[in-house]
Formats: sequence, C-alpha cells, structure tokens
Amino acid sequence: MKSRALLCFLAFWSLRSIWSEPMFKENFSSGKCLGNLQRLEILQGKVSLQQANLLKNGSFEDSDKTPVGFYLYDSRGGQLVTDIAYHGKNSVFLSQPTSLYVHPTNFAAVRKEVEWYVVSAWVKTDFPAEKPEEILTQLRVWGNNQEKKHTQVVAASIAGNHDWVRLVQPIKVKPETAFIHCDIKFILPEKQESQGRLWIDGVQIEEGKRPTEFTEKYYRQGIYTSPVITLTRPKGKITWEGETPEHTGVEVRWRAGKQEVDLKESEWTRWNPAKTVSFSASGEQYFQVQVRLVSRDRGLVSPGLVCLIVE
Ligand SMILES: [Ca+2]
Repeated sequence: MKSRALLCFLAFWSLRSIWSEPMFKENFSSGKCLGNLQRLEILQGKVSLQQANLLKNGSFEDSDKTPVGFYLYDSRGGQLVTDIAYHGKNSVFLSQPTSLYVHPTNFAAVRKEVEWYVVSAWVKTDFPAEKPEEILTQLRVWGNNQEKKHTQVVAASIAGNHDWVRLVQPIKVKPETAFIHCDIKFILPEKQESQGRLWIDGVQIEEGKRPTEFTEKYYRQGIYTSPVITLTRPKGKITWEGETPEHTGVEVRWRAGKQEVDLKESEWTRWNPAKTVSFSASGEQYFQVQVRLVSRDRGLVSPGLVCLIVE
C-alpha cells in the first residue's frame, strides 16, 4: 500500500504520460536516455502553479518617477507616491480623471489550457460618493489575440470609500486570447472634478476565478519522474540535457533502495542545479531520478528537458 501511495503522489507531480504507461523497470544501460522524454517543458501536461502574480511590479515598488511596467494615460493627472500604500511603500495616486494602464511589456501571457483568469487591484479614495451612479474607479480587463485586437471588455467598479478596497474582475478567456491586460480608470462627475483622489496598489493577474492574497511572487514548476531502474554498479552519475532560458532552471535529485517499498522521501538528495550529479548507492538495487523544471519568467518561457542519462 505504501508503494501504491507513493506512485499516486509521483503521478500527481509528473509532467507527462510516463505514469499513464504500465510501470516498468529499465536496465541500467550507460548513455541511454531514460523514459520517453522527447522534449519536456513546464507547459506540457500538469503544471503546479503556486500563488503567483502574472504582472511584474504590481506593488509599484520598482519605480523611478513612474512605476516600471505601467503607464498613465495622462501623466498630469497622476503620480507615484511613497507615503500611502496598501503593500510596500509606494502606490499610484490619481488626482484627475485619467487611467493607469499595464504596459504592453507587462501583459500576462495566457496558457491555452487555462479558462479563467482574475484581475484585482486595491484602491482607496477620499471621495465621498453620495450616489451609486457616481462611479469613481473602474477596472477594465482586455483579452487580446495575437493581432492585439480586443476580444472582450469587462469591468468592475466601486463608488467612493475611504479605506482600501479590492476591485476584482474574473475574465473567461476565449480560445484565441494570447494576452490579458487591464487599466484602472478614475472617473469623476464634472461638477466635482477637484474633490476626488484615488490611490492604487497591489495590482494582480492570476489564474482562476477568485483572487488570492496579493503577492509579487512568481514561480512555476513541473516535475518529471523517471521509471524505476535497476542499478548494475553502485556509483555513477546522472546527467541531463536541455535548455534553461533566462529566469528558468532545471534541478535533479535521485533516490535508491533495496526494494521499491523502502523508498522514502527522506532518502532524496537536495535539489542540485548542476547538469551532472554524482551518486553512490552501494547495495541499493532500485534507483529513480526526478527532474524539476522551474520558471520565474512571467511569460510562457520554460526550461526544456531533452534527455536524462544515468551512467
Ligand atoms: Ca506598493
């Protein structure tokens, strides 16, 4: 039963079809790629996407005069401030009707297999709205196809308030959608243009229908688990072949046991970023390798795993 539970766990983490095939043991043959890898990427198969903000700098902390990754439609109506913030030290302050846009370099790339994304932003205003129709802030979300044409527009809005309030807008993406971006629009009734002020912070785009707590983190991973192989000698090395574009990495670990049921989580080595990992498994017949593909790139860039060799 232990073995079955372990297999279920590994199947959950595995990237591709290796666990949908019957379990088999491969002989330990030098120089041979394990399993049917072809070219593994994080985007293939199951992906473990932990709490992640697909936008860079959603807290505006990376800023000079303007926050990196965003821009104001009319710069006269807004500025970066460092004395009021929902998260960190900075927020964007709008004192006139204008919009804060996500810069095109900061659009969130859409994965084909993901149906829902949710955009959220924390806002605060000192405008004392008296009527519900006096819309003061509006979150607009676009999904774009490859030609950058708008395919859908949705909006969420709130009236005046004093405390930080979160605007949330889920978006169901159409199949051709390649990017999601958004703007936060500040609208004032004409007669009261000089009375309202708006602060924006904690802008986030993430997968799913409901927003999670605001974060600046981004981390995506996929784990490939090799078939169990039989060692014919006690020492050797594990080598992986593939590519690691900027902000991505590949990590390898191994485990060994006298029997498959003896394999325990504690027997794993630490993650190792080297392309070659030595191992010593004296008397341990059963041997297995795991490779973790990691990406901190907010686009769709993934490391590629082409071959995994035990020799
Ligand atoms: Ca901030």
